[in-house]
Amino acid sequence: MQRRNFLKKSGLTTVGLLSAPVLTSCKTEDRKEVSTIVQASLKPIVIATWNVPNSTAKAWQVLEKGGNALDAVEAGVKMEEADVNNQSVGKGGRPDRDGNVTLDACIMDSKGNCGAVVYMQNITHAVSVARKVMEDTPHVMLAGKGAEQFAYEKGFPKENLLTEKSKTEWLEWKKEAKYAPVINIENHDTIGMLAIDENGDISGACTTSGMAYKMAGRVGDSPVIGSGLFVDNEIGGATATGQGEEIVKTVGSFLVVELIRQGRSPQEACKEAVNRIIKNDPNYKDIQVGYIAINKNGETGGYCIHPGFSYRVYSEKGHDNIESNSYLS
Ligand code: SD4
Repeated sequence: MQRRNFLKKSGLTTVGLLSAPVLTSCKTEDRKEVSTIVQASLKPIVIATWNVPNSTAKAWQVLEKGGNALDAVEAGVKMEEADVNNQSVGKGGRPDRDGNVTLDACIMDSKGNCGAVVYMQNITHAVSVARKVMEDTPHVMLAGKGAEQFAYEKGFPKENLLTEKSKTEWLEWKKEAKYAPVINIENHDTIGMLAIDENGDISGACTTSGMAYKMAGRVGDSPVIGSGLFVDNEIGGATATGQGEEIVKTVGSFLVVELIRQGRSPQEACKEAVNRIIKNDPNYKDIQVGYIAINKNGETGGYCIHPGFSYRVYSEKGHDNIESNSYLS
């Protein structure tokens, strides 16, 4: 009680003074009060994996007008889903080894609701179908034909997602048919996005066409809540890119958020989650994994195995592409 009065009287609304350790050491009643004060002083912010300026700018447009974080992340990642030049997401994505483009996506809101689609074909905006799963069904995940059928019922158009460019590359790949995911081949890839809106609420989304030339039916981390994405509105959020199997084995995004809960900064939490993968996987030099995270105060961080991963931050301070620190140099 005394502490609450002190905070109120002193007007200590500077977010830096109210870090995660302070929140976790309070009694529940106090915690509610403190988090209300934190929220009152928060400014909107959006972060995304890779250098995706169009996507973060789109999300920022939503936040700037007072829109909510859920609408912002959906609008943001849809830009990459529609961009045929991004061959790791949505339309134009690289196919599996049989030549089928199959999409995975999920979304999570500030109330802990979530929705996902996995192994879905012929629909560009997988993230919006995931949102419909969250909002209009009693389930959290729909797969394959069921997800596709549900999307048609919700009015999504059927589209051919395999572009000539991706088809030509796949036909070339088939000559040797060797599954060897390439590290950081582009400066954009699977997109994971986290946003805080002006109410201080956090949401996230993640969408991908998965690893190029994967086995038919393969699903990675990106649509799996806790692995490719996790949001806890009291603490923060995290999202991942890279070799999904390793991210799933360590429940990566959930791990990052739990580490933030224990008092780590987003940067330290992402680093520790990458370290877990390195400890578990003797072949870590052959793979890339990158995490980004945000805490309730709007502090951000990222970490990856190989250099070359970057993430985009958009806030009232401006629009930046940040080279992530990496385990290997
Ligand atoms: C997956 N994590 O399906 C995704 C792929 C990815 O950058 O992120 N590529 O495993």
